[in-house]
Amino acid sequence: MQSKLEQLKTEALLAVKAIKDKIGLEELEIKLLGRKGGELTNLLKGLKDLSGEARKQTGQLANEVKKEIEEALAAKKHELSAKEMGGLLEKESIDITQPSLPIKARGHFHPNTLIQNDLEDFFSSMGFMVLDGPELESDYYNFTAVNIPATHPARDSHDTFYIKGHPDWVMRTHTSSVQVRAMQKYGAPLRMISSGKCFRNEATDVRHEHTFYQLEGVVVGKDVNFAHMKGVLEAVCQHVFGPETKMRLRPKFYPFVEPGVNGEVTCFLCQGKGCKLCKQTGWLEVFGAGMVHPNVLKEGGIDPKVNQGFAFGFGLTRLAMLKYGIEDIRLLESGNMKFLEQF
Ligand code: FA5
Repeated sequence: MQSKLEQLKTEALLAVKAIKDKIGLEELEIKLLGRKGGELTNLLKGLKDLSGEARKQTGQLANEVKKEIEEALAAKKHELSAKEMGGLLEKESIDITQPSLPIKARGHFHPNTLIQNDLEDFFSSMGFMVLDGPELESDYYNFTAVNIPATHPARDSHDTFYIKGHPDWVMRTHTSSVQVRAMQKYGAPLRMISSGKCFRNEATDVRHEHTFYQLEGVVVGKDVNFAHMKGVLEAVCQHVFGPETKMRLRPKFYPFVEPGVNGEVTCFLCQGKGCKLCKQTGWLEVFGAGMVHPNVLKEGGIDPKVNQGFAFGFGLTRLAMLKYGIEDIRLLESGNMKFLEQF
């Protein structure tokens, strides 16, 4: 048995030496040392038939042989890994002396992103939290939670993209879907904005797209009133369109506010005199707003007898169009490089 062990060792060490890859090495390891059917394991089964001193000596030799084979396998593994790494490093080497290629085109922000970033900074400076909301939204948060129950006619004015096979999901039609999410999460007092993409299944024209951006804001607290709302919105309009800009509010119905208003600013092109852009009115519509409806506060877990608040929603895309003099909204999502390179 001792000579068989010696022979196994010699053959095993030669076999390890000849191996060229890791898979071959693993196979050899199993062939030699595998618990079931491994050559050494099989040989060792004969130990039990030996007696006394012979058993002791053979056992000792078997341990030495096993150790030597294991060491040879480990050394080979190390050698193969080092080779692999060396190959990788060689492949990935960078010639740091090579001069850089000239930059042909530098990326930049989309006009929607420019105005979104600018307003997020502005609102942050007034202590507003900047939140995110999902674009694929539940029917509940998009409609029901903001006081637009299933049978409400206001649902018809939002041409909604529904999701096949998921009757309770919609592509959000407005960022007002974030209102109740924020109230439920943060409670009162609350001062937050949330901006992003909205979707409406409507025929597109120069002022309407199926995908556009809005910026929503909600302020809730014990003494928050309509005058606060006017002050904040005026500050925003003057920030975007200049310090001379005037703002006016006119009554408008939105199910989630009471009273509700439609906000307009003096046309920056004609300074309120009347032109093509403002359809000779001197005013441009830029947002909807109002005092948060008690039903919405309740849905958000806020007691309307203790707290009240205001909410507003800017058409961010509309703001970008006005700020940068873009005449056709469809250019914004067109991927037209000639158009985009101007910003
Ligand atoms: C709303 O969506 C309300 N959620 C806004 C609001 C929030 C009111 C909070 C009160 C309190 P409205 O459907 O009017 O309202 O849309 C608001 C703005 O989004 C519009 O003034 C317009 O600028 C923009 N908008 C709406 N539909 C489109 C469209 N298809 N393409 C581009 N902009 C659009």
